[in-house]
Amino acid sequence: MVEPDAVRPFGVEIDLQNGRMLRPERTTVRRASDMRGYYADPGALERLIEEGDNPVHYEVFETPVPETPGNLMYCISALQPGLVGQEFFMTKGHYHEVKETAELYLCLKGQGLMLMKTETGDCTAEAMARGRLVYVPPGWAHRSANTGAETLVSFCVYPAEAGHNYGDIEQEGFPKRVLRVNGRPELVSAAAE
Ligand code: PAN
Ligand code: ZN
Repeated sequence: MVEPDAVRPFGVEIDLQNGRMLRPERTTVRRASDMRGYYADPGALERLIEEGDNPVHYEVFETPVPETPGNLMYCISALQPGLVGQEFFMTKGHYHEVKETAELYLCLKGQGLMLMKTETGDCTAEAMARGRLVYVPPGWAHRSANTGAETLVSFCVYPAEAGHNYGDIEQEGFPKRVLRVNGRPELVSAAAE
């Protein structure tokens, strides 16, 4: 039975044009310094931190619900454009703690790629662009990369009990990186690193 007082119906305003959640209850900000260990060129990241004034990489805007089965967590994820060396700005990426939980990303603004991988080594990418929906199946780690010139914004929704496992990706990374090659985004194998 649904607990009648668990969470009351509510509404949230989203500025679809600019991809912002108005008056979010929680905002997570990841700056360049939070991304140490993630990029292929750590020196380029340090230069960005020192000379670029440690810029914001991405923000996640939320009005959270209880992290219990039956609820849906959702957020606006806004990833800035930029390069660390030749690698496009990206999110940390994670598996969901509860492996059986999927996620939907509806892209509202910008251009990018959603990198996804399984524990058994399968790795693929889906294009992100305004109006494109990317389905992240259960068991697939996911990371977005901004390959465009404007902020990459998505609306994400997933089972509220999913939780986030960052540690595995911090250790393993992804088998592929999104690099600028001859001025264009390209998926490049990370095997040679
Ligand atoms: C998204 C991500 C968001 C930021 O809401 O949390 O894009 O990426 P990281 O969490 O990898 O830093 C999501 O996938 N939630 O489950
Ligand atoms: Zn997720």
